[in-house]
Parts: sequence; C-alpha cells; structure tokens
Amino acid sequence: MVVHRSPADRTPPGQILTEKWPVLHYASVPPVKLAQWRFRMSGLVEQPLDLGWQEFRALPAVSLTSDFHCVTTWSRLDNTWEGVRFQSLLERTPPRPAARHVMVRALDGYATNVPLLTLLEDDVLLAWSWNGKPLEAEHGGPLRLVVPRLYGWKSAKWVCSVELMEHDRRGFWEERGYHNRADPWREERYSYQETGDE
Ligand SMILES: Nc1nc2c(c(=O)[nH]1)N[C@H]1C(S)=C(S)[C@@H](COP(=O)(O)O)O[C@H]1N2
Ligand SMILES: [Mo]
Repeated sequence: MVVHRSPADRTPPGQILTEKWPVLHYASVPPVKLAQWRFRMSGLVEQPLDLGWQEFRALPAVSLTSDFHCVTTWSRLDNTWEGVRFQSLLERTPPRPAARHVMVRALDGYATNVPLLTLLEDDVLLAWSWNGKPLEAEHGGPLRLVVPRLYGWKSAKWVCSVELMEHDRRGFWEERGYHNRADPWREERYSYQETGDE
C-alpha cells in the first residue's frame, strides 16, 4: 500500500513551505570549467578515486524525489534530483572498516560533515539535475550533494571531494554555531542544543 503523506505531515516543526527555490550560500558562486572539473574521494577508502566529468557521468544514474528543509525555515517539497547515489560511489570505492564520518568539500571553500551511515541512505545522491533541468550554477551545478533527511546546509553545492574519516570533524557551519547532526524533525538547528549523542 502506498501511503500519501499530506504536505503538512511532511513539513518539520518551525518550517514554512515555499514553491520558489531560494538561493543560499555564504560566499559567491565559484567558476567551474567542466574540462578541468574533478571529483576526488580520499581518506579511509581502499583506493582513492579521482574522476573527470565524463567519468562521473558514466556512473549508474538514478532519479529521486525528496523534500528540502533549510534551517532559515523554508522547506520545498517534491524536488526531483538526477545523479549518482552515494552508495554507488562506495561500491566503486569501498570504505576501510574504520571509516565512520565524511567531510564533504566544495569549490567555494565550504565543507560539511555527515556520518557515513547517513550518506548510505537510499535518498542521498550527488546530483547534476533538478526537476528535469541541468542544475543551475547558483544551486550548486555542476554537482551538489543532496541529503534530504538533514537541514540544507549539509547538502553541499559545487562538491569537489569527499574524505572518509574515523573521527568526526566539524564543517563550516558546524564550527559556527550550527548543530552537528541537523535533523529537521528534531529541530536540531544550533550547536547549543547538542546533547553529546550526535
Ligand atoms: N558549497 C556550498 N554549499 C552550500 C552552501 C554554501 O554556502 N556553499 N550553503 C548551504 C546552505 S546553508 C543551504 S540552505 C543550501 C541551499 O541550497 P540552494 O541555494 O540550492 O537552495 O546549500 C548549502 N550548500
Ligand atoms: Mo541554509
């Protein structure tokens, strides 16, 4: 049986639905030339990965629809993303047994940390398309991370590398007062709310 949840049921506490798609980043849109673009995977992996754009696009692609929740209180439902599941990357580049955490880095100098288990969820992907169109540069094109179950700052735009780590380290906003875990259903917005189990 397919259960259709209403928009209200899909809106976490303290969030307001928007049909528009706001643009949010701390600096400016980095220039990207696809011919020079690289995606690297390093740290606790059996073999480091270094792919060019054509190689990345040749990975198995999926189309997934999910909701997006930004800590500044807007949520946008039903975004259809096309890209590569994070799972697929790890099938290609198996993690070492000690890997527990991931630092995701972007071309504007941004970084965000996510637990490896969260990135292995079915709905997490590195996306190059949104609602049937190529992902616009201001929204993270050519490639961004999408982690629907966490606040939007974990969905890094202009992704260029991921580092698998044993111990957790905090990313850009996590070091500047935002919550390490960032689950919108628990309203984990700020670091002062942390209890130590994240
Ligand atoms: N590289 C990078 N990724 C980023 C950011 C950023 O400043 N730099 N901002 C984050 C924040 S705070 C949010 S809410 C989302 C916004 O994505 P959007 O601009 O596509 O709506 O991107 C996230 N990813
Ligand atoms: Mo955000």
